[in-house]
Amino acid sequence: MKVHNIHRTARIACLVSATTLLAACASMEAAGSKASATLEPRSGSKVSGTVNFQAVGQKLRVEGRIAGLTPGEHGFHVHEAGDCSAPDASSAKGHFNPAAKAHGHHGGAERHAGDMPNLVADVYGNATINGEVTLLSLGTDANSILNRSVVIHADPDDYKSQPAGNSGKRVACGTIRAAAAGSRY
Ligand SMILES: [Cu+2]
Repeated sequence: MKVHNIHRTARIACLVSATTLLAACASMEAAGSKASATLEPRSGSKVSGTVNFQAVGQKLRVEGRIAGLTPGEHGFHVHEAGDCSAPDASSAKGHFNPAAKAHGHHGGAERHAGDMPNLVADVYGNATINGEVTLLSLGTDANSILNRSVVIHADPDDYKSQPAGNSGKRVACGTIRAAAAGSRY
C-alpha cells in the first residue's frame, strides 16, 4: 500500500513540473508498471480469478485470487502465447521460455522463465497468490510477459518432468494485458 502512495505522490510531482522532471517521471512509470490477467475456465472446469503483476525493481510482484479449483496444488505458469481461445487452452502454447532452458523448479537455475510456484487451493477450492518472481518483466525486452498468458493446471507441477512438470490439463487461462498507467491494477 505504501508503494502505491509514493507512486501517486510522484505522479502529482510529474504534473506540476512536467518539463524538468519528464525523464525522471518516465523511468518511475516504467518501474511501477502493472499488468493483469483475467482467468477463464478451460477444459470443462469452473476455475476463475485474477492475477496481477507489478514491476518492483528487477522482480515482478504477483498477486491474485483464484476460485473453483480442486483442493491442493496446481501447476501455475506463464505460457508463451496470449491466446486462450482453445477449449483446452492449448492455444496458449508451451511455457514461456525465452532462454531456451529445461523445465525446472522456480527457484533453480535451469528452468523456464514462466515457471512459477504451484498454487495451493484450500478445501473450498480458493487459492491466493502473493509473492515475487524473477526472470519476468513488463517491459519491451525478451522476458516481457505482456500479451502472453497465465495458465493453471489440474495437477501439481512436479518441477522436473519435461516439458511441463506433468501438471495435466489446463483448467484456466488468461491473457496478460498491460494495465492503464496509474491504475490500482
Ligand atoms: Cu502451464
